[in-house]
Amino acid sequence: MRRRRLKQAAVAAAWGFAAALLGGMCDVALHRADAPIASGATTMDMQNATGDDQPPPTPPPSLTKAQIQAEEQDAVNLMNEVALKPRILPGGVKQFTLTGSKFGWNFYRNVNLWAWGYNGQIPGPLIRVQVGDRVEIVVHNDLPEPTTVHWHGLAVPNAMDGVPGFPEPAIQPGGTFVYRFTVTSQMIGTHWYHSHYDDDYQVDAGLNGVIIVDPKTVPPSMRHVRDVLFVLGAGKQDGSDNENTFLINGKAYPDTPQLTVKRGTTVYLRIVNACAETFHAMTIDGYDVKIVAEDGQPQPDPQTVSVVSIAPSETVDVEFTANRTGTFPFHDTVASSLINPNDDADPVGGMMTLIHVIP
Ligand SMILES: [Cu+2]
Repeated sequence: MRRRRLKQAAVAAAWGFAAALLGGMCDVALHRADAPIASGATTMDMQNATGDDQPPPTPPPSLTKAQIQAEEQDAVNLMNEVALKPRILPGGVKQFTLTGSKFGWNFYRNVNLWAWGYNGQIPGPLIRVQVGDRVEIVVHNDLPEPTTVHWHGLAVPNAMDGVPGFPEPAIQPGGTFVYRFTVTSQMIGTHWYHSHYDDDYQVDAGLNGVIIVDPKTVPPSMRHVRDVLFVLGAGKQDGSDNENTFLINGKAYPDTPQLTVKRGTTVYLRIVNACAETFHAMTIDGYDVKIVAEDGQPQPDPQTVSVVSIAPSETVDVEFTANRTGTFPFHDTVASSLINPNDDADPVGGMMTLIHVIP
């Protein structure tokens, strides 16, 4: 462990950052008895650190190449705003189904961890609806714990907003709940959904996703040349109580989905902070961006910035025109989010991807 920390310090120095050490990596107990998001290797470290009274660690999942390729395709599809297809019920209600379950996920390189997510993917699938839609979202709970889904930023009826006990109880393991609401103009914009049961654990285990609400008719100003979605996520490896694994669309750099656009393209980029705990400060090296909307609310006087500060649960829509060719990193400027635990191969990891602007 000491050697690893020295290496991380060297890496941080190489990037010109002061102490970017991750806190709490090896000095806390397992977060849960079944440690759904713990890797095998460092769980062993954990046991050494805390004595022999821990339950035996869950071995890390093994994944096939095809499974990992499918995950990478999910990340690219999410970047391209490919949305979950609803079933249209008689009468026109749009029905979506989300199943929460535990499954293995490849976060980067050879690091496979147990995660909890919707429909076997992290983040959950993109849901996209329009003002006037009547929506039904069927949520099955195949998790070992109760759960709920909260529609963050959407003023849905009180019984549908997924806060356990206020007034609906949580969905028990093996249970199903149907969330029903009609999409109103209050809901327009970029929002997200997430578990509201033991949020700090369940959201970072992977139970989060994005919901985009479009107006009934899309005004010309909102017909963008290239729509892109990056969901900022986090996980807690090695039984850490603090977030120490940082993701874009469910993957850590260098396995994050990369964007390629032709020079001159106007990019409308939606950034969603689906981390339960941490603020991020996102930048595109070499480009300023215009903040068009925050939490789905259009900004009356859009500001141009080089760094987009984004709180947990916040969404920010930005726009920029890719007018110079080259490769430009999109990354968190908080240095502690740019390291992958247990990865000696690459000096940079975590919350970063690349934007390629081609002629
Ligand atoms: Cu929320």
